[in-house]
Amino acid sequence: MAETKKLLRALSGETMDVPPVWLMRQAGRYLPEYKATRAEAGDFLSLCYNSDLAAEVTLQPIRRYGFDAAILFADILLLPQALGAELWFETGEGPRMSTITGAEGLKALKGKDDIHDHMAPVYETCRILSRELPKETTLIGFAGAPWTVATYMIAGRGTKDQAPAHALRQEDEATFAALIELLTEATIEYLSKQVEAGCEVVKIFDSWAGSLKGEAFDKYALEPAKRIISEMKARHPGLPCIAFPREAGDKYIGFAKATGADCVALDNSVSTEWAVENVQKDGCVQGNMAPKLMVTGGQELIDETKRIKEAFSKGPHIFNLGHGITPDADPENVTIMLEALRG
Ligand code: 1CP
Repeated sequence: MAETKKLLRALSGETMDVPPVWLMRQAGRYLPEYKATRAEAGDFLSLCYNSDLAAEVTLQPIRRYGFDAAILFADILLLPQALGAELWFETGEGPRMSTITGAEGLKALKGKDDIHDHMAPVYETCRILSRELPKETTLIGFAGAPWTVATYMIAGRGTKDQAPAHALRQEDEATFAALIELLTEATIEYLSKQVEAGCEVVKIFDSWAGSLKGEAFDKYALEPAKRIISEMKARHPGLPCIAFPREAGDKYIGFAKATGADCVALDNSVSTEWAVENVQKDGCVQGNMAPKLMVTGGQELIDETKRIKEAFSKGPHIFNLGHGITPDADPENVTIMLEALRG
């Protein structure tokens, strides 16, 4: 039977007049219904581990906008928590974690196969969603890339330049590499269960890939992505994989081929024309629109939507932002963007 889900068609290489569309962080604080459900759950982590409410917030943007894909509501930092790290969120400040500063901290973590009891509610969210999503909507599962997750585990929080992680990599590379190895293996187990529970695509978020340069990028961003994708495809033949090595710059070139990714997600620091020439030539691309347009709106939002659609129109493309939609975005701007895109 011919594939009817638009997102899966784009991921298999089809060029479409109107590309499929979804937004990173589409379930989030810019939506009043999200804030209400989060309040009902109590806090962000309780929301992540409440399968019914996590499924509810995943469905909210689908009901409101009819996006072509839903992304599982969870967080990249649940995996280190499942491995035994402490995790909490400081109101208004973001995530905080226990820190890994050397071999001792690494040794205290659990093994790659010990995560599933902790993650059971997340897998249940996937099962609910695969039952309840409209038949044309694709369910995307995800995990953080090992490097990005490691930056939080080492620093204990989000950092501007990922300095603590770079320091550990330079001062105790054996421990650093062993942490990346554990995260790579655990990510494969985690994503496999998401797929068994109904996710149809997986995406690997390497939000801090851009701070790895040269050989370090190849070793700690590209190699882990390649291993995760090749093992996922071996276990789940035909599974489409999206990679997001954010701010990789020139390292976007050839990333899909080298890792086996079916689609590379682009941030908004690269020009659209450059991406058409250097990245889309190898297959499907996603993203590239500046998230701030969802705040500022107006004619510029309409013009940019049409410009990006047109620029990527000669090849497979999934319309999305270059990073997550922000809490100050106007929900009405999403509707304006969708009208400009779909006509
Ligand atoms: O206050 C709130 O309600 C929490 C805000 C929030 C949300 C909505 C966080 C905290 N995480 C999430 C959900 C989330 N995170 C999703 C769900 C699906 C969707 O996109 O709708 C996904 C895919 C993520 C991924 C994620 N979490 C990334 C990678 C993508 C990116 O944005 O770069 C990262 C780096 C995180 C860590 C994290 N979790 C939350 C915050 C605020 C952060 C960033 C912390 C920082 O570095 O400052």
